Amino acid sequence: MTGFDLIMAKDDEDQESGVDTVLKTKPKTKKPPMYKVLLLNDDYTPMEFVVLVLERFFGINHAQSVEIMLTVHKKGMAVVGVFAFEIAETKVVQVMDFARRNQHPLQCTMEKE
Ligand code: TYC
Repeated sequence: MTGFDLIMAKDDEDQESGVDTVLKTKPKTKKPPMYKVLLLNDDYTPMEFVVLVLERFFGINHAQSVEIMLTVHKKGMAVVGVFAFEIAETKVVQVMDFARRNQHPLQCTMEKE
């Protein structure tokens, strides 16, 4: 939390009551929440297909894509990127559609950071 805390010195009333007045104000603007896009492991999607997905939809270079794919393969899942809601949603739809069109069971999902 990064609200501004404004602590008022004793005013006339306070001096009579002996109680300090504390005002807390929140900034009116909030940064939008970010969403993790996750890739899940399965037993059937070819490794090279997952690497292609990472390169094509996430702009990740080949070496990094191989690393991330292997992390998913060994650990069950990995975060492949963090995006604003609509960008994350678009990536998930693109990956799921590409996997379905190629008849692979690859699963991609998102969760609030
Ligand atoms: N486990 C798959 C295999 O052995 C490879 C794979 C990696 C699948 C990552 C999905 O998100 C995934 N062919």
